Amino acid sequence: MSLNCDRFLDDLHRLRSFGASGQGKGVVRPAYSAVDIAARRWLAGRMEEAGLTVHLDPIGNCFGLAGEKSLLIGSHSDSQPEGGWLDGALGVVAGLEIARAAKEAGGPPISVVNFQDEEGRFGILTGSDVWTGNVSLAEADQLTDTGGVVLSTARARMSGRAKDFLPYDMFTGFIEMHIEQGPGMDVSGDQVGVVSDIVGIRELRIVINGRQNHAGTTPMALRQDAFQALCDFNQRINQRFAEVATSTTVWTLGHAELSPNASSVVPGTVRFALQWRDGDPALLLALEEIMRAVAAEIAQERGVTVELGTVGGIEPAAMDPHLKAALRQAAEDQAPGKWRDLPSGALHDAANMARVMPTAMLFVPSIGGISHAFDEDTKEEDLVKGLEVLHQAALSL
Ligand code: HGY
Ligand code: MN
Ligand code: MN
Repeated sequence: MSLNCDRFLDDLHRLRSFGASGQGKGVVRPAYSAVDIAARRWLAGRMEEAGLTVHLDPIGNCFGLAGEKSLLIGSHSDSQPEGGWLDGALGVVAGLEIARAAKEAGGPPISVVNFQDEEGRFGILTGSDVWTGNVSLAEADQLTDTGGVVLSTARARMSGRAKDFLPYDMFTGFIEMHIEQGPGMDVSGDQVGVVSDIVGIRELRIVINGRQNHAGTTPMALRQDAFQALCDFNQRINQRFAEVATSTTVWTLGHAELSPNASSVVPGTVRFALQWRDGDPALLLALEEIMRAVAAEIAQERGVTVELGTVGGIEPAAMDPHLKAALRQAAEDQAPGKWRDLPSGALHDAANMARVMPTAMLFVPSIGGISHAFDEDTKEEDLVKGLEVLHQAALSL
């Protein structure tokens, strides 16, 4: 049998039913949660039905193996705390359909992977970070989520079925299909994008400790207000990062928690996360040095302590020329004049995989450039077009 686009769309919609949010097509499927594990079990069952051999590794990456040295296709099925239905899910289900169609056709052998915690509940791209050695399993086990849950506890929920990490040389290369998650192709009207390279990232957690006190009786001049220190920190980061940033540098303070978070209490503690992304490792380092200098200034001027956590990171990654050429040829055949090369500002497991095997990525457009939000979406005809391009490329390899 050949590629079955209806079966691919059906599987994608069924995967959405695990953690469907009820708002738009959104999903809530954080890594290692009960619903994430249920979705992973269902996907593993689909791999088995397709005649693939299911292999779970210690961090929770799940493979459907074609049994011989094979091309690997996939992505991740965990979501952001408020996620869209396609981020990650698309690449896993596309990999499943192509591996299944290849099995039915009697070859070539194609395997599928569903990475764990790509969305960084604990790390940055935790499952592929550990498999590719960016972070050791022992280091990963110490990571906590923002609620204080330890990764070693979370992954124990899946570890009963886990076997060892797989050797990389089982695979000839890795291809990840994904939604663009930005406005580029939605604006240009292209249906398919071939990724040239993926940005690098640095990320850390920071705790500012001031002095918790009474909001009515503590004179302004005597306060050590952790939230005001954060505001000052943020303002200076915006100003000083902008002085060295290029047009593609981005930074985000996306998580913050005040303690005790009460209207009549001067905040004693604030915990937050800061990240920055760029394609130039030297600039990533320069921004880290600025961040450290700003933290020291704030501590000194406001009489607070600023505790910097470990700075985690992933290096910028260029995609493999040979795999890229196969995707470009397939894009030109399947979507003539309606495809382009483009860089990725989002992180992907492909950034880690590029260090251990030839790796490439294929994008389809995101309506309105929206992602990491419930209303993320892509036209079904674009999802199918991407699948067809990926299928042709995979067979040509
Ligand atoms: O944050 C990222 O770019 C990825 O979606 N985890
Ligand atoms: Mn993703
Ligand atoms: Mn994501």
